[in-house]
Amino acid sequence: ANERWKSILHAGLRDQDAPTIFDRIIQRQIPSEIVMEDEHVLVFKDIHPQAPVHLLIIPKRRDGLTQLRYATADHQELLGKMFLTAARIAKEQNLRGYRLVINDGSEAQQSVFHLHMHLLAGRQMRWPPG
Ligand code: D5M
Repeated sequence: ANERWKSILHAGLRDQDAPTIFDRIIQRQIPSEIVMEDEHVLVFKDIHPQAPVHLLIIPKRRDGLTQLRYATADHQELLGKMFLTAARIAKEQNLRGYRLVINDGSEAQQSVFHLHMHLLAGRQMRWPPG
C-alpha cells in the first residue's frame, strides 16, 4: 500500500482512499487538543490557529467526503450534524460572533482532503476573507 501511495504522490494525483492526518488524529495516533467528540463528529483545535478560537469539526468516518463537492443526499444528516455542532460549541463557549469556513479544492486553499469545517472566533473578522 505504501508503494501505491508513493506512486500516487509522485504522479501528483490524489487518492480518494488515502488516509489523511485527520485519520491519525481520530485514531489517537498523533496528539491533538480534542474539544468534543461523539459517535459521528470530532472537534479539535487547529494546529495553526488563525484566530483566538480556531476549531476543526470533522466527520469521524470520511465516507468519501474528501471534499464537500462529493456530498450526496446520503450525507445530509452528517452535514447537518456538523453545523449544529458548530452552533452548539459557539453557544457553550459564549462566542459573540463566529465564522464557519469550508475550503473545497486547492484554489480555495484546501490542504487536508478529509472534509472539515473551520470554526473561527475571538477577534474582529474582516470581509472579504483572503
Ligand atoms: O485546513 C486544514 C487545517 O488543518 C489547517 O488549518 C491546519 C490544520 N491541521 C493540519 N494538521 C493538523 C494537526 N495535526 N492538528 C491540528 N490541525 C491540523 P484546510 O482548509 O484544508 O486548509
